[in-house]
Amino acid sequence: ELTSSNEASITKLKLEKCPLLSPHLRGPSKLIFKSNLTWEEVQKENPKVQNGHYHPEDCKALQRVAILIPHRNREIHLLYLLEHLHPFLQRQQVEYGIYVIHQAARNKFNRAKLLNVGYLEALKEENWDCFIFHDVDLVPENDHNLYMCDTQPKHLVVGRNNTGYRLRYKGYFGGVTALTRDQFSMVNGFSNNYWGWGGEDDDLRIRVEIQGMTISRPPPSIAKYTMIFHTRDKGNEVNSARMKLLQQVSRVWQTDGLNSCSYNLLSMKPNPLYINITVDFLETS
Ligand code: UD2
Ligand code: MN
Repeated sequence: ELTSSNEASITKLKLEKCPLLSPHLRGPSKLIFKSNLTWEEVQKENPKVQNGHYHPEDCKALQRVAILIPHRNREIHLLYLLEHLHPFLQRQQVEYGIYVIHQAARNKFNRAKLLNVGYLEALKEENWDCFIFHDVDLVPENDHNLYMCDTQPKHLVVGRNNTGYRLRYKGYFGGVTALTRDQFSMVNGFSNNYWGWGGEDDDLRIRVEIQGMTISRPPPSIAKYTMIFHTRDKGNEVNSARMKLLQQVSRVWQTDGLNSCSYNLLSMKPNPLYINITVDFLETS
């Protein structure tokens, strides 16, 4: 209908900006992981999420945020994460889309390359301001940990339950990070050359440092996560080349990253609670 849709667009124009601190925040919460949770239940609990997208209705969000989750064979973790993340993000009044980037082939897992693919594909869909690179098994405990970007790249995981909630080492940049579209493009994204476990997060930190940017972190009392228990996955064995790769970042970052990320996009399919990107790539080098 012409009139009602006009009215809707007029109200949208008139919306005021959301406040920096949403009135819906709750602070620390005790996370519960029900063993019999189903996708249908999580869908029912999030009626306002459509195809993994949401925007606040009563104010104009400060940032448009894409959440990118690298994934293979961790469905139960994905279910628990999304169960908590959707209401968490809605309480923060951010406009967001959740993308799950699924590595199809059974070759070595490549977390960093999947995240590059997520960035490139999500930007074809919408003009996102901010990207959150998010492990599938890390659930935020405190909604004051804002899923928005800053003037500097942000590391959102200071501590987690199984490491005594302390920063693992100086310069640690793993788990969950937030970079603006421009910050991520300035560093040419992640390296595509880390096959298997480890190193790709340190590589990104080095790229950030080369650009003269500094890493910001929320206070430890807020930047707390629960990591859902897991063992090392098959196909994600420790990458023994990682130390060597880390020594050449300054030489290769300009030619290894977003601008050299080749892949075969198998499908981009909206699910009720997320957009699923399935991708294939060959292991190289
Ligand atoms: C740490 C980092 C992680 C990454 C990794 C080294 C933290 C909290 N996390 O995670 O960001 O730097 O070390 O590569 O420090 N995944 C799958 N399927 C697989 C394998 C991995 O979905 O078969 C995804 C999933 O999103 C997972 C992530 O990759 O959370 C990292 O893998 P991990 O959880 O096995 O490694 P972890 O916990 O040591
Ligand atoms: Mn993990």
